[in-house]
Amino acid sequence: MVNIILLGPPGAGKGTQAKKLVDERAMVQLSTGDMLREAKSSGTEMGRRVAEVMDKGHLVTDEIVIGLIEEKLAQGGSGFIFDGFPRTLKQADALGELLARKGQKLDAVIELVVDDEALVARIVRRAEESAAAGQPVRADDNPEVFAGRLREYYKKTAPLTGYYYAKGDLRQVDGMASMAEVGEAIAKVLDRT
Ligand code: B4P
Repeated sequence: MVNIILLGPPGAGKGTQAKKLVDERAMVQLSTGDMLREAKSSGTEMGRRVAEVMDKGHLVTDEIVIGLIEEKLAQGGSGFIFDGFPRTLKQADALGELLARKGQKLDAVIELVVDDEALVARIVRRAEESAAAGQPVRADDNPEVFAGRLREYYKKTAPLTGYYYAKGDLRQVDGMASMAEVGEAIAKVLDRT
């Protein structure tokens, strides 16, 4: 089975599309955002430190995040969707090494391309919908913190598109389309991979 990365700014729809691929293709979603939110709610010292960083919209340290992925990969398997990982060049190098150690490789890096205004609108809507449903609102889902998350993205994560383009792995998908259309575009990429 293929291993892919879903790349894109915060709110681009990486988690949304990863869940669809899990349902439709029995792939395995490895979301560092979900892992970190789980750590946050665990009440441990590590969780407390992670919460402080995430709630400000900053990136958690490479060491913590790479450690989480290493643990998951050690459990075996293939057909991974790396969702929200890597987010820095150091994480990208680490992922290449971890997969090579397992005798595996990346088959495609799918970038969801969405403009900044649409991203902010999605995040505001998610916060409103969670509040209306009586569910907890993510602390990083507000326009001020989101502006910081976008800055972190352009500074630390956007360079990964050039990194994977140079390796011939990058595939771009229009993330502005509806969720179903984005899903179809990703399916086409996977069918050609
Ligand atoms: P993540 O959990 O990765 O989340 P995300 O950036 O919010 O976005 P995602 O792209 O998954 O968006 P979603 O599908 O939910 O990161 C959160 C934080 O964790 C980071 O800021 C950082 O602090 C930390 N972190 C995570 N990984 C890290 C790493 N590797 N290194 C360091 N720190 C790390 O979609 C968003 C909304 O849009 C949803 O409401 C959805 O319904 C809607 N939507 C999706 N697709 C749509 C479409 N096509 N049209 C309209 N709406 C759509």
